[in-house]
Amino acid sequence: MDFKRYRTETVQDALRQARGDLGRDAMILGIRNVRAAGMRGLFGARAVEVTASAGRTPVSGSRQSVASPAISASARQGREAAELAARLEAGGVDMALAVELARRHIASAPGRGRSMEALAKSLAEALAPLAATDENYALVEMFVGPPGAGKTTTIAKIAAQERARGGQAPALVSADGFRVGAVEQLRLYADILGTPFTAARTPAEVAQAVSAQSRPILLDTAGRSPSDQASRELFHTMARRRGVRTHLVVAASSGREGLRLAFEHFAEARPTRVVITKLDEAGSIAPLLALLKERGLPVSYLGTGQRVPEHLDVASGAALAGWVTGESAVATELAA
Ligand SMILES: Nc1nc2c(ncn2[C@@H]2O[C@H](COP(=O)(O)OP(=O)(O)O)[C@@H](O)[C@H]2O)c(=O)[nH]1
Ligand SMILES: [Mg+2]
Repeated sequence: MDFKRYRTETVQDALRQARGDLGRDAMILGIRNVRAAGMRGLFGARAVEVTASAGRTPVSGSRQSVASPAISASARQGREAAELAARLEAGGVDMALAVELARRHIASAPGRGRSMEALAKSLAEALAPLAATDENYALVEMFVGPPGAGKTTTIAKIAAQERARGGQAPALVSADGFRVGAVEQLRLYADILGTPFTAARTPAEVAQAVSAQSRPILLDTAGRSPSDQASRELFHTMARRRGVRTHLVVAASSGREGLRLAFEHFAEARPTRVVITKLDEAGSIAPLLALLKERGLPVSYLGTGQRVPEHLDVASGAALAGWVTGESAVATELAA
């Protein structure tokens, strides 16, 4: 049997080329991630390699297929994996990750490649390592991130959900000291929830508020540039303290580049968790997955709308998977 290999930047391109060359019945025998050719490969760029054959070649009038049963089985898996990878890629997942997820899924559930349920399940397993598994609050849960990302709203949602579960809401501290409106917003939530609130203007005042408080604290930070002096001082002070868990809050709608910039701009705060907000606007978390995986910071919460407290989910493999397959986006639309 004649094999042909196609190296391209996307799975879709490879499938298109294979079918163009070998016809619509081209048998996809395998798919894998490889290093891109030439200089780009040396700099770490990846490509996809699809192995295909023309499949059923009539042998001088005989109707016998050249594919042995073993090859047919692997061809079927190869085709399923390639098609699923192409679908994931079309949904915004980076090529290398799409191939990895697709291969994993087809290997674990051969023949069920088209079942949405089976896909959701294996995606949930594959994405579980990207979700944080914190069971308790740290002494201080600090939230940093670009202005408007949803820090204050996320804090209000967490506190209100805790309250709704019958627990004691964490204390709220705002270090957003220069924006009166921002402080008042959080103070209002604290009043509604009946939980202590402190507005701290300096890192020393934040430290004081932390020392004085016996409850876990949700610490809101300024929506200003992370490079300004007050933010840097606060980040340094908090990064040195024990019992501080820092969440980088980023809107899904700001995309892969927005997430990358946020990692860069808020590196000094040494985040150890990521909160992805505005999934309802973005509709998908797919474009962010590869970068989240690369950085290795687990996702703690998912913001799915403006409403406090209901539009916040604790991140899990299943929750992440829902925002890849689009099921959560549909559910959110229906609930709206
Ligand atoms: N659609 C949507 N809007 C959100 C979400 N989280 C926050 N917002 C909105 O984004 C805006 C900025 O939120 P805010 O919490 O003040 O951002 P901060 O500057 O980071 O504190 C507000 O209008 C929020 O209602 C979310 O998950 N989905
Ligand atoms: Mg705010």
